[in-house]
Amino acid sequence: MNKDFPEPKFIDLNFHQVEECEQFSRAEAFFELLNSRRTVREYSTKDVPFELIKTAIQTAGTAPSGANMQPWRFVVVADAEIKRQIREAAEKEEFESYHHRMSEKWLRRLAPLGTDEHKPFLEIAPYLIVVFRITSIVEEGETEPTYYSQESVGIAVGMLLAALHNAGLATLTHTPSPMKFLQEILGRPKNEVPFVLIPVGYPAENAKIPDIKRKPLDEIMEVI
Ligand code: IYR
Repeated sequence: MNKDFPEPKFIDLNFHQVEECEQFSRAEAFFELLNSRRTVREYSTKDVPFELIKTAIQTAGTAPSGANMQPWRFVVVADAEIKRQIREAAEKEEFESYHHRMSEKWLRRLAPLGTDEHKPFLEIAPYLIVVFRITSIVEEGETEPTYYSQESVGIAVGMLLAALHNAGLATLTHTPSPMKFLQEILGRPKNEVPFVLIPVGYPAENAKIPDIKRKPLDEIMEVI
């Protein structure tokens, strides 16, 4: 090993052994909780305590990441004017996508979701969390890539969605495409690439969701 490398330092793992019957009940309860999550596109303007957003982002920040580089930035938008700008830019791109860019096959796939280029939730939801993927860092004047940043940020976003749902909030994983306008509107540097935009809030009264189903376990699991 190169002598210039930092020495690894180890500390004791704090692992709490859980009784087996408790393991089963926790596993089942967690499945029930996450199975009750649905993507929501109709929001109420009802205010959300900022503390809940903060804690959920802290939770997302516990995700594992390549070389522990934690290549994520969560930008929280509550300002009405910035939300308006984001909606305007997103709807412009989405109009192009729905009318010129997406294939017939793709549009057919999306049809059951009932989505179109109109994105009122970008102004109605009290918070938008815009997740950026950090692609490189500069250390001592040298640029270094982050590692497995797609996987790392994907895991963190999964944990964020679970945390927000656990806190009694509704979310939407929205990916306007292309998303470059978010970098510009939010003034992020070039090494921060938009990953996903998550409106957060309470569902509108009588919010509707598409009648779609999750694959059963035997379709998603293979035991060898
Ligand atoms: N970004 C568009 C289209 C869209 C694409 C996929 I893949 C979805 O799962 C849902 C929508 C939009 O947000 O409407």
